[in-house]
Amino acid sequence: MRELPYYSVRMRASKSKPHEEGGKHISGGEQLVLFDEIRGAVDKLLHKSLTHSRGTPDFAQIQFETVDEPIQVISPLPITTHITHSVDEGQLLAQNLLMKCGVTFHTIQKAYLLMEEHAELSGAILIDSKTGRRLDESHRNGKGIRVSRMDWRDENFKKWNREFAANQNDRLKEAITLASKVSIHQATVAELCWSDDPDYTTGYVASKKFGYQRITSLKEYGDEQGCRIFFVDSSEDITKYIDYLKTNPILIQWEVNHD
Ligand code: PML
Ligand code: MG
Repeated sequence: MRELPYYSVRMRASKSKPHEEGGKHISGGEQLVLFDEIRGAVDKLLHKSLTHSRGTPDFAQIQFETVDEPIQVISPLPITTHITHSVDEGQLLAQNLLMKCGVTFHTIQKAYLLMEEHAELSGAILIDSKTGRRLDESHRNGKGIRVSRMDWRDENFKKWNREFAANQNDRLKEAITLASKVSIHQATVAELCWSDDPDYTTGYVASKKFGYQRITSLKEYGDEQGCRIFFVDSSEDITKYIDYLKTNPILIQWEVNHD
């Protein structure tokens, strides 16, 4: 029997102007669904774009397309949550985790400089984990790489969530989905991320070695500067890596017998 095709549904929303004309990024979203689920996915993404703590958009684009490539099913990264009581404590923990993954101290310092220089990026910055050299500048006009075509079906996520997180927000699902897709690739050494939403201070360091290490205070409440940096093994083929991040379809599934 032929398997039903999946569709990638994507949303991006910005304020003042579209992203490519320098508008402020408000929100983005990704879903991977069957044909009958497209309408629901579009509604959900529209709702997400219109009710965002970064502001009300005046530009949004929602698009869908068939996915021709076979879907790869992978497990979610294991999760650990660290309750930290200050940004300094959270940031120090994140830096220690990155160094334990093999990211040099010099690279971490360069990552923080890049983050300040490119505060308005809507995609992820890729940097060499050993030297701190930026690797994605020639792609998307230096706007950062948007990881696309991944999802975690709600029923399976809810079962996982009851067991491991008891956290109702979709944000955790979306973040682990992305982090699991990114970290399973051999070129990824680690990811550092925190939200650009002013009302959300939790972020994470993700890696094959330590899983999804959630840290509750990586920035001050009210701060709109987010971060998404992939520390990369630059001996790998970076063009192929970027292509994987953008186009390889991935579904997250927590143990088959829990579905
Ligand atoms: C985002 O908002 O885009 C990133 C959120 C990262 C943390 C999610 C979590 O673990 O609660
Ligand atoms: Mg955001």
